[in-house]
Amino acid sequence: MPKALVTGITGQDGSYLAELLLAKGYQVHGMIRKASTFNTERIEHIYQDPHDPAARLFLHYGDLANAEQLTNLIYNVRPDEIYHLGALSHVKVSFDIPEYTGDVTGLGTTRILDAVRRSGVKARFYQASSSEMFGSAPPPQSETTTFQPRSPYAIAKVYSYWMAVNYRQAYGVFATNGILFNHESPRRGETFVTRKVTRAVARIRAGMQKKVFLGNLESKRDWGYAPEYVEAMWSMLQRDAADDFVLGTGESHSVRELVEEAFGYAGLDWHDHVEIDQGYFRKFVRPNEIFFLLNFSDAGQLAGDLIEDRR
Ligand code: NAP
Ligand code: G4F
Repeated sequence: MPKALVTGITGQDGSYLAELLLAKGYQVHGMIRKASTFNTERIEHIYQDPHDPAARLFLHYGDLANAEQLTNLIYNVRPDEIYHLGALSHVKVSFDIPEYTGDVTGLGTTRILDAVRRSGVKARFYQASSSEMFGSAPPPQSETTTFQPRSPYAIAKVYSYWMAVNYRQAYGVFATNGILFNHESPRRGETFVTRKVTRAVARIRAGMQKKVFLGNLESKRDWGYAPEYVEAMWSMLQRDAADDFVLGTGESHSVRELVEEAFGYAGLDWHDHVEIDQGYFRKFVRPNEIFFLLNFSDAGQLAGDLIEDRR
């Protein structure tokens, strides 16, 4: 029976992937964080009592910020495949906690890769890379596009991407990057824009709220369907050799179109319910901003004045 270890099993992708792997006959080991509230809602329906001799899903406490736990887990489970999906995955939040993002979304990957190397476990490794790494590179983006990351999240993912490539080249680890464009589902986290909008539409329709506050309606995303994307993750690890792959739909829509469609579907006019909150815009540090402007002739005058002063 093949064994898989999944980090981020309680997330959107992790839950769909665990379902898929169980259906394929795998023994699945998932790493979960200790939380004071339940964080296993997305995998409750596939939970199995570990005392049951037929159980094939096992959950282990661990944190990507803790190398020892990761090393023990890999050494004890000795998985055939590792799907590394755990991350602080919210782009906007990564601006608020950049150091933590680097630790978990970036260094967390190195901790796993190095545990694989040191343990000698011959596990195939999947790195959840992201189209966010393309950043300001003009669309359409592909495997040959140079990364121009624009957020702490994207920068941490670029670091992880190169770590996976490095462990492949330097140590022969079967490390594959799946560079996935946005993918959504009913299990999408409720602070990402698709669920935020669809949830608000349902609540407004049910009379439970009146407004929803959104950020940039003009940004465009290539949105796919998460259950299909986890099948691609599995396929990437079944290939003869590790490599890097981009996955998207080739179709892009604006947040405004999403809003129009979702409210329209429920027979609502979005203009009555959507308000813009600048707080939800991505606050880049305006990389093209020029902080000091001094007109050339003024500069000449200033220099002259300074020389005059020194005299
Ligand atoms: P998600 O729903 O936000 O799930 C993230 C998972 O990571 C959760 O299980 C979370 O656990 C876990 N996690 C967060 N911090 C952790 C830590 N310090 N230690 C251990 N686990 C931690 O993300 P997703 O949408 O399923 O995405 C899966 C992966 O693909 C992520 O790496 C994401 O960055 C990447 N990705 C996603 C997309 C997309 O459109 N969905 C596109 C490209 C790449 P809790 O449940 O306890 O919070
Ligand atoms: O749903 P989002 O927060 O997803 P984002 O930032 O594209 O990131 C997701 O996809 C990445 C793949 O490219 C993943 F790597 C990452 O982990 C995550 O899963 O925002 C989508 C768009 C953005 O342009 C954002 O500015 O929607 C815009 N938006 C407008 N109003 C909003 C809102 N986003 C959020 N979260 N909340 C708003 O109110």
